[in-house]
Amino acid sequence: MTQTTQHTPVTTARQDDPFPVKGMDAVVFAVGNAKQAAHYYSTAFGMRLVAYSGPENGSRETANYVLENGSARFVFTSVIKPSSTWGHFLAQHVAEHGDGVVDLAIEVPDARRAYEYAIEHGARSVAEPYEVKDEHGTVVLAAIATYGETRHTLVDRSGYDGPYLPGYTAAKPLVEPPAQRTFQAIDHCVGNVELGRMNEWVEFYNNVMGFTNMKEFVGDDIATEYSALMSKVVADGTLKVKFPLNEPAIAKKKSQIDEYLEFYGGPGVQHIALNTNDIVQTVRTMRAAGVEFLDTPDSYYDTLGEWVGDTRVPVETLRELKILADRDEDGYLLQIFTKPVQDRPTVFFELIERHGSMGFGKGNFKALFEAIEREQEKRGNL
Ligand code: TYF
Ligand code: FE
Repeated sequence: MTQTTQHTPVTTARQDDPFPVKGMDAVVFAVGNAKQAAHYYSTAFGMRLVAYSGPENGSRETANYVLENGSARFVFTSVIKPSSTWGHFLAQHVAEHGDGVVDLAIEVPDARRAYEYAIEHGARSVAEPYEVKDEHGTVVLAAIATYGETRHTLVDRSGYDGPYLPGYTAAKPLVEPPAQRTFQAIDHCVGNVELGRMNEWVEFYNNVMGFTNMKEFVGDDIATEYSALMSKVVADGTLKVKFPLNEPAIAKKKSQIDEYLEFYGGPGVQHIALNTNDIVQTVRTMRAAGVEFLDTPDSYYDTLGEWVGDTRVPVETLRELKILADRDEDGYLLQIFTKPVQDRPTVFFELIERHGSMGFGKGNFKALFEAIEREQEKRGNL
């Protein structure tokens, strides 16, 4: 595995951080039917509807469902009848990309300063800083462009105590949430970019957000051997916001990243990883609710115990549920990947239970990429 130590980010905020972040604010999905998406993420992912905006409360153009699980927040937006630039953008986004992520919103202590820093360091503006207010207070927002048609909205909600943003009203869960929380935070958000452009986007995050490179990445050698992709990870200094970036590699087989780019119609968000404290319970709950996960061959588990050592979960349980495990110098992690969650072979999710390790499961890349390729083959895209 190609690995160089570039910079080990510290886990406490630096005083001089040029672009301080509080964490992910929300992942905003543009979908064909937000009402049904809200139902799926409630019943299948165990999330809770907390806020809504739509025709009933003054939003005549779009319907917006805000779901949470711990600090993880997803917003599902669909167009009812486009009238503004935003409505037309959303309609075109769904037509071109299918259901997908339009915004990886980042919570910051000062949206104006964050925006100015980003623009001064080469970001393209999507929205200049503006304020929205209601009886719960004021939120300051600004937005910059990233890969494809994706944006980063910069959100300062320190002066706000409403359920999401002005314009939204509190909503009750659609169904009784599972007895045990399925996940509680967003661990990382991965982008797929075009061949040869990964380093440009790594530099974008280095320059525009002062993010540094984490040591784990998929390099040339691995790419041609079996992964058919290259990957690097950028993160803020506190590791609360982590953005791996993938590009396709020319290998023996058609890259899973090329399949994504073809069916998404360009660069975009590939997967969202979610932190869980009990991956076994979560996978049982989500499987029972009909979520499909990638398969892992039994041979993986035949040798797992020899190199991964002791984990909280016995190998036989990992085998039963097809959960992957990896260990590095800092500890271990357990992870599993869903199949794509829409008809297009594009966006999927990862569940990750970390015990010390801040890696991304590099010991699993071979098993994982082979599992993805088996799915590609079923779709006739290999
Ligand atoms: O986020 C990561 O880096 C891991 C591994 O197409 C990974 O989840 C990398 C690329 C990919 C799927 C998973
Ligand atoms: Fe991941």
